[in-house]
This record gives sequence, structure tokens and C-alpha cells, in this order.
Amino acid sequence: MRHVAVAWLGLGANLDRPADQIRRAVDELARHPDLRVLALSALYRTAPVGGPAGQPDFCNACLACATECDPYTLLEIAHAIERAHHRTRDERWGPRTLDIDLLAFDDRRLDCPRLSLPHPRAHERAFVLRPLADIAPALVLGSAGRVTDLLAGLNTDDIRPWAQR
Ligand code: PH2
Ligand code: MG
Ligand code: MG
Repeated sequence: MRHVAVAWLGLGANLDRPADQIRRAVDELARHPDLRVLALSALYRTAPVGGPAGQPDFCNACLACATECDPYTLLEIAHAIERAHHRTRDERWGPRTLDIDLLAFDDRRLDCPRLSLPHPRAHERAFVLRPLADIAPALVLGSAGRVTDLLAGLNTDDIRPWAQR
């Protein structure tokens, strides 16, 4: 039997009804034959970090899934779903209909141009750690440490439940 890995994904959107983009992406991941969704966080409204001034708030969430795929295949699945949501890559950290990032994959460490694991900025981003803490509080992100410990050191004033304005 092949190894079943657990992968943690971060989802973000701030264009074209962001929460609908996230909910549809979760459905698409759940329907994918090579993935089994294990857990989904709440949806959060988060202030944009980086990118152009004045871009809309993001909807962010995190999801855990089991898969027999390797990390590169999972990344390709994520990119295919982004493309189906008309994701364009015009500007770094600019507004987008859907972003799906691989945050961690078992306890694998990878550092290559296409993919780094754990995600190299996840440990410093409250918009990633707040939803991730819903589903994987004890997850260790490489040498950065445990999700809840990392989150405790960050300002979360700009992170609210999605429905609350
Ligand atoms: N994603 C980024 C850059 N900035 N800010 C928020 N609040 N949420 C995101 O998902 C996000 C961001 C790059 O992927
Ligand atoms: Mg991202
Ligand atoms: Mg991305």
C-alpha cells in the first residue's frame, strides 16, 4: 500500500465573492478522487498583508486532507483549481479570486524553486495561523515551532470571523 500523507492547505480569496470562491474550492478539493478532506477551519475576514494599497479584505481558511499523491502532484491539483477560478498572476500579493497554498505535507521539508515545505512564510502570517489553529493547533511548522505558540506571538486584531463586518 502506498503511503497516505496528511497535507495542510491555506486558501485565500479577495475578489468576486471571496467566501463563495473558498467554499467552491473546498467542494472541488473534496470531490477530487485523489484527496480526502479531513478537516476545514472557519472562514475568516483578514486585512490584506502586502500587495497594492487599498485591495479588498481577504477571506482565508485552512483545510487538512489525506492523499497518496506526492507534494508536487498536490500542488498541481491546487493550481488547476486556481485556474478553474480564473486566477491570474499579475502582481505579487495582488488581489486574486483564489489562492491555494501548500502549508505543510506530513513533516516533509523541501526547498526548491517550485515548492518549499513548510511554506516559508506561514509561520509569520496570522491570516494563515488563525484558521490553521482551528484544525491543527499542535502542528509543528519545521523549525518555526507549533501553530498555537506561533499565533500567540502575533497580532490578530485584523482577523475576524468572515460573517462579522
Ligand atoms: N495572501 C498573500 C498576501 N497577502 N493577505 C491576506 N490577508 N490573506 C492572504 O491570503 C494573503 C495576503 C499572498 O498569497
Ligand atoms: Mg499565498
Ligand atoms: Mg499561492
